[in-house]
Amino acid sequence: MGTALVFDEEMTRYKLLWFDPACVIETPERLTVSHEALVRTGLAARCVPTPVREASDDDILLVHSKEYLEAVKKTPYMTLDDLKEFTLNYGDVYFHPNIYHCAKLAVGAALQLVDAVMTGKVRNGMALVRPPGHHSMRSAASGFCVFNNVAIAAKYAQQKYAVQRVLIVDWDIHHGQGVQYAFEDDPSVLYFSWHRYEHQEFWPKLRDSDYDCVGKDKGAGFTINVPWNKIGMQNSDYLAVFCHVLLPVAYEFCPDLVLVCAGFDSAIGDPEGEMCATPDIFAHLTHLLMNLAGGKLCAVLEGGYNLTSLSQSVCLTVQSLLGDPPPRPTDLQGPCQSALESIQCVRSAHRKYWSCLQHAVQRPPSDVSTKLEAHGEARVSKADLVWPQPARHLPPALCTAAVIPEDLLCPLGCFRIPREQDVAVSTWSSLAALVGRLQRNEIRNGLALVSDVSMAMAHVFGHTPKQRVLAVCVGDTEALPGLPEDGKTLTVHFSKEALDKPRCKYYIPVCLKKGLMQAACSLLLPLSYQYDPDLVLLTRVPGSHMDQSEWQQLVGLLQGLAGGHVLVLIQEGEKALVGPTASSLSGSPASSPGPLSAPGAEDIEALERLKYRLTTDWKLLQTSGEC
Ligand code: Q9C
Ligand code: ZN
Repeated sequence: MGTALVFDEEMTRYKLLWFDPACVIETPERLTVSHEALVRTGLAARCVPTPVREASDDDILLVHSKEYLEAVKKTPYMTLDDLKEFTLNYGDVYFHPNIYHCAKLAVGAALQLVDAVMTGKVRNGMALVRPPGHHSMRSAASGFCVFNNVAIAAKYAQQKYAVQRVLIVDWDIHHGQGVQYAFEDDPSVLYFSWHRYEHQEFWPKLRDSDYDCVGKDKGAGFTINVPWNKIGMQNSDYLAVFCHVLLPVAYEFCPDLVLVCAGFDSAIGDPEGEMCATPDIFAHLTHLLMNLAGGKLCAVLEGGYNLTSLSQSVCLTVQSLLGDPPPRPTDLQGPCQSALESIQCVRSAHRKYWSCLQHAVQRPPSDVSTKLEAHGEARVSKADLVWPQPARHLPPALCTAAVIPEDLLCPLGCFRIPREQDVAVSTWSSLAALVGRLQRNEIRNGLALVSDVSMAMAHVFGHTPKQRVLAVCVGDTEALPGLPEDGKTLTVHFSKEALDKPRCKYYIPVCLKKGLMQAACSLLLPLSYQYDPDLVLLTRVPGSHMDQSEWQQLVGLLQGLAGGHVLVLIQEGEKALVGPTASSLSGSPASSPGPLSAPGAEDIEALERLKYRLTTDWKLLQTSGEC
């Protein structure tokens, strides 16, 4: 199951023909540098090349009006003066004799991508297109956009493939008002957008972009706007919004398809966004979405105007789509005050629509905190706009190693670490061999079936004295080994029975009956990202309350940490999990837990209390402006 790359040079063949300072940044080079970077890094060659096509009138009419389409159809025959005049009907956009052709190809590229993913030709993919789409409305061009590529793709998927629920994630730094308007009363499409807003001072300066615009009628709750009221937002701010807003809601929504309005003007160096998140973050954002909807993810380029930052961000997105482990996260000090305030406002505006947010700590945003600075604000000086070149990363050639008994078939995509004759020591020596190969980056991840998880954990700790290990334990076991409490190990223990009170900052018991995905997103991920382990040790004992799909999701999410170095230990009674675990470790999409796994009140309250208690030590857990 591969990754499609949809691109055609024809989409570079239009440009601004007159003087307009608002539009100079939207150039053909945006597309050429992005594509060249994919070719140069060898990423393009690993993708399934997928041709574009021209969208038909019927495709375009899924979102746009007949009158608007007919008007745009005339632009190829217009004189320069006619084009200028036509352009004046709209805001921050320009027309060119070839833009109608390119706009049809841009829509067609998005539809080709949907076709490739929905027919199972590929698992996921990216379309590199111009013009972008998310600002264009039913009867209007706007913000460099002519037709709404992603909105049309969502309707097309629903119509042609009977897709029920579509999640649209718009990480471009502008509000995709066109997408919002297309689906504002439609509960089958969940639209999430974060955007530079500055209390309505930033383009397109709409009241409709604020956190309290949540959708209309049946669609109430299915529009999620996260306004950034300061510039200079960083990796922590973006991750915090994913962990505390988007992912919990996305798992509750349970999409059948994920579309990404993949604009990279939200990255550092962009003249429009003026944010400070590094290109690396897009590898993580992509990774975090890749197990929703059975892995069906289509990313379609929107904005991005710093050619360096744009091309790096495109590469990191495609790299994740291809299944490479994301680079180690950098610079995670926790969200800034302004971001926290936005997060709190969004969570409270959506409380009545999503059970994962129902018991969010209720505190109205105080206007004191609106005056607090964004951590990034002071940083947006020219000198700080230099960011490290993304590391040239070489993922290990071998993906998943398994230590399992001979009578168990080696799961597809894994290779077996041979065991020695002496049964008594064989598991331990094989396990030691496995850990060694992980440390030397010869293999990416591993799996072992063991008779005693607790002993095996102690064994692994013994072989990783200098490493930061994140131990995630799932199941009701009392016999965790004496855990090192030196900060070299962070343990998070999921159980349905009440556990010990937290002994120290580095042992975190989580007692929940349901709502495990919510806990994974809003507790485990922030902790793990902030801890930044060298190795993730995930263990499973019998008698757990976590079902197979939740377990697979956990295996998938944790691979975003430690450069993908995850070692899973399964206790013998849970043999049935070996296959599904190996499948997730070797990169297959996890199955979806289904909309029914929404958490209950008791669990969410317990989770909120636990998060609140831990926020002093772990800043990424914060969700309110006043902690
Ligand atoms: N400072 C997209 O990113 N405003 N469109 C430009 C110049 C328009 C952005 C003002 C920005 C449109 C797809
Ligand atoms: Zn944009």
